[in-house]
Amino acid sequence: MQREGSGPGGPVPPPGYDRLAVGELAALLARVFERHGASAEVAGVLGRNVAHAQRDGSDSHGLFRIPGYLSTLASGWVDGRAVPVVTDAAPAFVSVDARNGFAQPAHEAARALLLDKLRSQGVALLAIHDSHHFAALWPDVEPYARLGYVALTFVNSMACVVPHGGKRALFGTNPIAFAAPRAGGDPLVFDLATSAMAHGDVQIAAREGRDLPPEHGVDAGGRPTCDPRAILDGGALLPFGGHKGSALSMMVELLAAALTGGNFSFDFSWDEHPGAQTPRTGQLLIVIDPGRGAGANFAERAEALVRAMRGAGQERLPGDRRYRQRRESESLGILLPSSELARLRELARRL
Ligand code: NDP
Ligand code: PYC
Repeated sequence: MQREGSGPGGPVPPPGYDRLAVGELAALLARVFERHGASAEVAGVLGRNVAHAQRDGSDSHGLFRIPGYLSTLASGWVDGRAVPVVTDAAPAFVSVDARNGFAQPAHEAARALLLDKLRSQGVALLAIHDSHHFAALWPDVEPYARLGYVALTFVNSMACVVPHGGKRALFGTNPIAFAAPRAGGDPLVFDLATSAMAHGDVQIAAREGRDLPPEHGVDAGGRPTCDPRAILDGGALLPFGGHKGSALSMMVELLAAALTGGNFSFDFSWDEHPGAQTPRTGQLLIVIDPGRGAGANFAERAEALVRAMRGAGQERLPGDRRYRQRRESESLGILLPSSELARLRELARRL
């Protein structure tokens, strides 16, 4: 662990590191995306998304993802200039065709209509299809909880997970994120892959030469392995929690793909786009106003639940690590290796 020294202007980053304000990193990343084929609007949304992930210590979906985003843009697999088409599908249902663009700008384009529906109906669904989601999911739900709503989202990805009892990869790593307001603190948020591990974390383990715990994956011959390279090289991940995670992953395929009109995780092929890494699938978001039924005191009940969980001995809540990292990044700046910052500045210059 690198240690910071102190200087007249506050803490000094350790040698070989710099600190950048969140807004500065978001603006730098937006320039990188724009230089590599995204429209200014898409670049702004992705720049903020990646900067926020880095701020919160979402290591597998922060700066780590930049090479994958750029190689995908270069491959022509995703349209970085896509303009999403928003359809008012039903009183509580918004449908968005992302037109082979990223999911976050599609969500952004539909947000105002979704909030209108939520205010009038008490519940609203956003179904995005033909979209690429290459990010953490918590940024898609946490803002709604900050407005007092409960939000749930589901995204399917690329076939790299063997269904329980199966022989070949079929499901994606299919994450689910949930956010709910609570009276006495930051919203309760969890955000998790339904695979034993996110694919990004397998890549990080492979890069660092670390073995994985048992029962996370199989090699190309279907044999259990702890070697992340064997999983990446023709092998596959397993669902978390055996048949239970597998059932949740199946649900994500149905909600994020069948219900939205998007691809299943096994429906698309990157073969004709070398360098492509972003799954072309779908996303479902459900937002609920808890005050419409008998849940007017939802945030207080959530706080009571948190007290009970702490009373039962659970000290660390989902989201705690991220919020702690966020507070540090916001007060000191995001800590980055200087070499990485130089690389980003170079990418932002290059046409
Ligand atoms: P983790 O297993 O790291 O964490 C899952 C959740 O559990 C988080 O909310 C985390 O909170 C919480 N948590 C972790 N440890 C504890 C603990 N000891 N006690 C209580 N809560 C805990 O996440 P995953 O590896 O499954 O996923 C990582 C990221 O990858 C996610 O952001 C996910 O959205 C993303 N992803 C994206 C995909 C896509 O298609 N776009 C596909 C798959 C994954 P905290 O955040 O505070 O650590
Ligand atoms: O980490 O599993 C993953 C992932 C898939 C798509 C984006 N992230």
